[in-house]
Amino acid sequence: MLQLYFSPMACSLASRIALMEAGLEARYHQVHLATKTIADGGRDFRDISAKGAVPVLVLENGERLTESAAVLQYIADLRPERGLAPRPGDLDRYRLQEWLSFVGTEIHKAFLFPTFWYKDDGSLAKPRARILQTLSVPSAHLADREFLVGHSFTVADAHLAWALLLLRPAGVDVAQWPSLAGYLERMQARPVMREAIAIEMALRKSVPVNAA
Ligand SMILES: N[C@@H](CCC(=O)N[C@@H](CS)C(=O)NCC(=O)O)C(=O)O
Repeated sequence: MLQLYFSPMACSLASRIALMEAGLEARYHQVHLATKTIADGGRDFRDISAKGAVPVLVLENGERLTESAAVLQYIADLRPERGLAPRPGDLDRYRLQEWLSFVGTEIHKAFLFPTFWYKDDGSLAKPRARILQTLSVPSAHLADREFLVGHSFTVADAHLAWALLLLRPAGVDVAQWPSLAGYLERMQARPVMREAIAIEMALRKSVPVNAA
């Protein structure tokens, strides 16, 4: 069975959503990011991945895959009939990678990561100013589209929806971009998304961890 190492409401939420949207069963292992330990048993998470970061997907053959962009596409390709990623070779597949990369670098690492991990002592002024410009890109893109790529939900939507969910706790009000606010509302109305968020919010209440 597939296994996912995750931390509640961290970027690994997108991988949980992808697994659930794909209808794939998995065993989930919660990680305490601050201590780099696995909740069940207290083992060192760095023994699983030297990166010490979630998500880590353990494949059926025991190999471990890291990096959200890779993990999300791998999950999508296990169930191509679900349409969670355009087929390889299709131009839209590169559009998908374009968005996965944008969310992972420009939103996650450039803004959410420093905001949740470092005290806002003034050094976050630049990322805070820049994120407004960054978010204008998906905002304009989604002004007349329901989904990021093509005409149906893909793993890129799982990734962006996760990032948008964390904006409010990071001090950014998504309401200033009506198209993003509407998009997030639509994403959160998806039964799988609702269930995945409910599972992780319940876990998060019980364990104090850094989210991004
Ligand atoms: N480039 C990686 C970043 C993964 C990442 O930064 N995960 C965060 C949670 S959202 C984490 O585990 N941080 C712990 C750390 O970096 O020490 C990806 O896109 O998957």
